[in-house]
Amino acid sequence: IFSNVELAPRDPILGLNEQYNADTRPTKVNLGVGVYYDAEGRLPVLKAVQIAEQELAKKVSPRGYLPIEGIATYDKGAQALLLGKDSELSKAGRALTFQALGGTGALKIGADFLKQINPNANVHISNPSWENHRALFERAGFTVNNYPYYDASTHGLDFAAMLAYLDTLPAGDIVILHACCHNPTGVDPSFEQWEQIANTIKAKGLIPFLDIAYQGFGDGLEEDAKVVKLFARLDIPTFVSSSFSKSFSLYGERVGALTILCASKEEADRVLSQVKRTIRTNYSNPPTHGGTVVSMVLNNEELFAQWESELAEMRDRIRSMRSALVQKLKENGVTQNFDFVLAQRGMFSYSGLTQAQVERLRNEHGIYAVNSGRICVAALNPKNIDAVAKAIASVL
Ligand code: PLP
Ligand code: TYF
Repeated sequence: IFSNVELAPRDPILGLNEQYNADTRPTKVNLGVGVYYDAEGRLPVLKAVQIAEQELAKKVSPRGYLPIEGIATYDKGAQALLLGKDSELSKAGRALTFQALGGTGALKIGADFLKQINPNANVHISNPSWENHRALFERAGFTVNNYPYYDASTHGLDFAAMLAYLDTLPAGDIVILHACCHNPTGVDPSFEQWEQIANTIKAKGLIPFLDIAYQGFGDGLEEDAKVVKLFARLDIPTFVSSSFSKSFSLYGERVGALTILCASKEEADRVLSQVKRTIRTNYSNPPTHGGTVVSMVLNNEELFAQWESELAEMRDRIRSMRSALVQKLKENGVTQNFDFVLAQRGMFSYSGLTQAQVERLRNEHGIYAVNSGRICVAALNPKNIDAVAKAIASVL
């Protein structure tokens, strides 16, 4: 049965981790995978999470099956982060939220459900996008195309081409959008551009799937959800995949959510019943621990404030590393203008380094970046930044 099984290619990002782990050079730096490290280079355990877990440890908690859609307070909290606490849509029962196995799990459940109800649609992802978007929607049975997005010559958005492309799509086609902190480029549309994107999507009858894996890493929790609220306000049937992997530093707990905006309560009830079936035939119901911790933080004012301030700290630290990198490249004699790094948002910078330069960084300096030139700014710190800037200067 296995004789014809071909060797699959490694995930271009997670595969880098394996290479990095096998590297014995003590000065190695991993700027590949999108993970936030603190100034000491450690994966943080947030105080808000520690307090919630200490609370939990005080009592014995039985582990029955959760409902298929997950912990009700978790879903409510995740939905409020997207739509606001007093959302009319939520009050009207028109917004559904399902606890999911990370942002990836939310995308997968959404993709499977979409394939069931909209089998002839094509899916469109940004050029470039997170690698797994294509793989995941192809696995769900869709053809996946790219819409124009990044303009390498300006290090910015090719907005005119993006909008023109969306305008050619047939009704029902599915458009995956990064609601904030675009992965891999760090380039987001302005809010005025988002308004035009949303209006085009509505006018053409397209189905938006907003991926929000970095809420809080752009300008703040509320600010970063403005795009979701825009689609809600325009009454567009919308899918949203949220991830708390980064914002809670709970990567291994698989905490995410799928939210679906419907036209009426009656429609939402029917959708709910079908998505529950999709979940049931995938993994039945989600796990308890990570969801319980996140729910405690989202639903307790003090813990929420603690979390929000820790998130702000992460965001500010990344920003300061952007400035430091630009400054130190100059100090190392780099004459090209790297100021675009300051305008990019979230954890990543599309540095403009070529694949050959990335390979030299890896081979000669033990500095790991993605072949596309994407570097994870959230992995820079005061201890490694001098070596990184020097190495980049030397390969430019
Ligand atoms: N979507 C994007 C754009 C991402 O960068 C990530 C990163 O991991 C995910 C989804 C998946 O999130 P999770 O790790 O919670 O599955
Ligand atoms: O883009 C990143 O680095 C993160 C982590 O298959 C990641 O989103 C990368 C690849 C992958 C899953 C997660």
